[in-house]
Amino acid sequence: MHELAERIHYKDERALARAISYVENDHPDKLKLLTDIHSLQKKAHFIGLTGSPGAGKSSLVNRLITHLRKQQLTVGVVAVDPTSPFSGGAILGDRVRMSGHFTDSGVFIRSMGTRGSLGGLARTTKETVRLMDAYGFDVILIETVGVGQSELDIMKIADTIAVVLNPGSGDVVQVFKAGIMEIADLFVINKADLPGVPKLMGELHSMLDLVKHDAPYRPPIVKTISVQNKGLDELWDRLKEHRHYLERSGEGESRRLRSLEHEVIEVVHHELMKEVWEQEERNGFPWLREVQAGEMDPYTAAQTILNRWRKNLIGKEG
Ligand SMILES: Nc1nc2c(ncn2[C@@H]2O[C@H](COP(=O)(O)OP(=O)(O)OP(=O)(O)O)[C@@H](O)[C@H]2O)c(=O)[nH]1
Ligand SMILES: [Mg+2]
Repeated sequence: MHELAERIHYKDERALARAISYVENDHPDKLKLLTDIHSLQKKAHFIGLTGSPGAGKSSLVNRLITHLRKQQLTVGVVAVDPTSPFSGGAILGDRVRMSGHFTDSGVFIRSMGTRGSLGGLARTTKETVRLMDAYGFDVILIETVGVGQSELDIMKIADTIAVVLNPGSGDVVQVFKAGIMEIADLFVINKADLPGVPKLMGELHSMLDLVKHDAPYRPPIVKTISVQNKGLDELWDRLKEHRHYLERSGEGESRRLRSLEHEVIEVVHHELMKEVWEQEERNGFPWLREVQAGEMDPYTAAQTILNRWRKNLIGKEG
């Protein structure tokens, strides 16, 4: 077993931090490490929180941590901010907001920005979640900013996806457009101290009537005021209920299997791409100048690259 995997197994926090850096930097040992920790997976409750910038996700995460710690539950947090210029560092605001938890050994917080993830942000995030699970946190919270395709992709690893909305924000239209409605397991109306709650509630219900009218599970709507610590009990109860539903219905198991299936493809995709790219780098990207000068079409360039890669492969085998 990889030395880091063993140390993670014995709850060595520094080993976990080191392993996450391996994942971010696409370290040569990465796949070996992930292979070894796979059998250590403990099936924490993976909870994703997504929503528009400033919706209050970090404030909610912060309050949830406190709530969970009171029940002796341990918590891992991955905050994903593609715009963060800090590689592997915390987003300044989150650092301040969650700082009360930094000295607590039952809490582990990690922020991910694009710069610190050579394996692609979605991949890096999922691998980090896997590492945290192997370490053995009870709950793993994944915060992603925004409601686009890459957030949806990251969220595929979550058991429960909570979408955070605000009254008076026009969020609902965006949610509908982005296909979030289909994947949301729970809606949080945060900033419920602001005007417009009944309107948002009404819009959400109409949309749920439309999209989920014959679905086996109807996502609940929870109101919170995270800055006043209100609604957190109910939020946690609903999150737990969803997990029970997943277990009861068998949906949880099939989601996990789908997620693993997806990961197989992602890893192959990434590793292949890396090989091809390294080959092109060694060759000095010979097609680039011609494509830029309009002398070669992109399809011919792509085929040239693939043919070269295939030829190399045969060369290696023979
Ligand atoms: N009035 C009110 N303000 C809130 C509430 N929750 C959060 N806020 C404020 O909203 C702002 C954004 O909160 P964050 O928790 O940083 O939101 P976020 O969704 O994590 O933001 P990003 O990570 O930047 O997308 C902060 O100024 C919070 O104080 C709430 O329930 N009511
Ligand atoms: Mg945040």
